[in-house]
Amino acid sequence: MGASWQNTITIRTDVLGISIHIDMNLFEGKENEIVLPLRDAEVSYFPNFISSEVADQYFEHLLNETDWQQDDIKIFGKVYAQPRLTALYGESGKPYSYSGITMHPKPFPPILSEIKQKVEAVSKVNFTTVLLNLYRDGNDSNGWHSDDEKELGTNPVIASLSLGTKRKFHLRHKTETSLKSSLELEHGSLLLMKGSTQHFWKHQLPKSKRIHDPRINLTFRVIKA
Ligand SMILES: O=C(O)CCC(=O)C(=O)O
Ligand SMILES: [Mn+2]
Repeated sequence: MGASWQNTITIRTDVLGISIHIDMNLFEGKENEIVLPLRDAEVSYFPNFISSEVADQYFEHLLNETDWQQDDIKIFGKVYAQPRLTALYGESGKPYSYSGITMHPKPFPPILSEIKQKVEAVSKVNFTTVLLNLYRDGNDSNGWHSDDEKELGTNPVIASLSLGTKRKFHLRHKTETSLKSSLELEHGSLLLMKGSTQHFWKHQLPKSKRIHDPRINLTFRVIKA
């Protein structure tokens, strides 16, 4: 994986049409938490959550060993192949449904239990389930949505680990439409969304013509129902 540690990060946040660029200096090897300045949300970004070398190993292993599937989704009555591959792993057999798809979890393999422990140490939450997304290239994407399915309960904590090619991640407020934010999710980074974030904000991973390499994303969740 060509990605390496970055010493600075730029987060773009549009408030009432004014663009604020926040450039932060990061110290290598430190688990720096960057709290995004978003109203009605609690979003933190940990750019160097996992070292580049370990993230490379996780990426290769998960790319090759995961039981990837591609489901169909229905949009305005038409059926399309979901623009990414997915896999669901969970502690119990409880299914997870979103966008008209119901997924049945497989038991956690050792590598995902190891990653889960690391993510739980920072999130202070015991997750039951992880949804994996494989974006094969820039043609794959994840459209505007909130992680607000009823199985997740109110104010869910979602911990999202990124491996592979960095991709843009957008957030936008549901009612105050001038409130937006964009950041790049880097190899080995963790994005933590909690509090009222899913209630007030949507997020997406847009397509990009410039991206030709794959990215894997792991979103850890608590399935309550
Ligand atoms: O790939 C990402 O970073 C976002 C994934 C996501 O939002 C989801 O699976 O709900
Ligand atoms: Mn999501």
